Amino acid sequence: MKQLSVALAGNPNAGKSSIFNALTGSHQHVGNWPGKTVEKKEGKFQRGEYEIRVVDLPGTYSLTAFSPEEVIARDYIINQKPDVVITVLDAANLERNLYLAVQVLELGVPVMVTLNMTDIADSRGIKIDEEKLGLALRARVVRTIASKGEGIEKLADTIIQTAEETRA
Ligand SMILES: Nc1nc2c(ncn2[C@@H]2O[C@H](COP(=O)(O)OP(=O)(O)O)[C@@H](O)[C@H]2O)c(=O)[nH]1
Ligand SMILES: [Mg+2]
Repeated sequence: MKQLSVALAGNPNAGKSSIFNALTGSHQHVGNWPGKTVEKKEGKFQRGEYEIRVVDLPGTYSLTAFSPEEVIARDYIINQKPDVVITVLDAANLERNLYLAVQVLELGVPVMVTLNMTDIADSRGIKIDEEKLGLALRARVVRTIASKGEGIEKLADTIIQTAEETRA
């Protein structure tokens, strides 16, 4: 099988772990980041001809490297160079979440965006133009309700599309 590695980045409570669980199911391993007390979750799943390894990065509001969580997330992206970084954004708090999205983009790695918590955004009448968001960030955007498993199949396909178009 072809191998892909992906990392989940996002603010605390944006829904990263829910997405991680929905993607990897029971195929997960929990440990600690080397030399840290911060939990590290890794998992994998198969899709088409790919085996996709997923790392759930610590939740952070930025990557400016002040907290251990920020250092871990930043170093992982820079040093391990995952094939795709999935930036998980809370659609109900988009403005605040975009700060991290821009910092991930600035690292120059292949990025896609998951617009999560879309049920909460909808219930508050918050409308987000995904196409404009995607054009502004130059990234593919997928809507999810991770706690209900909605949008996860599309997310898995979009990981592959993002990786393939980056390699092409
Ligand atoms: N309503 C709603 N709740 C969600 C969604 N995704 C995750 N949650 C809930 O939000 C909380 C935080 O999610 P979690 O995955 O732990 O976020 P993390 O801190 O980014 O890992 C949990 O109670 C989840 O069940 C969603 O799309 N909609
Ligand atoms: Mg989490």
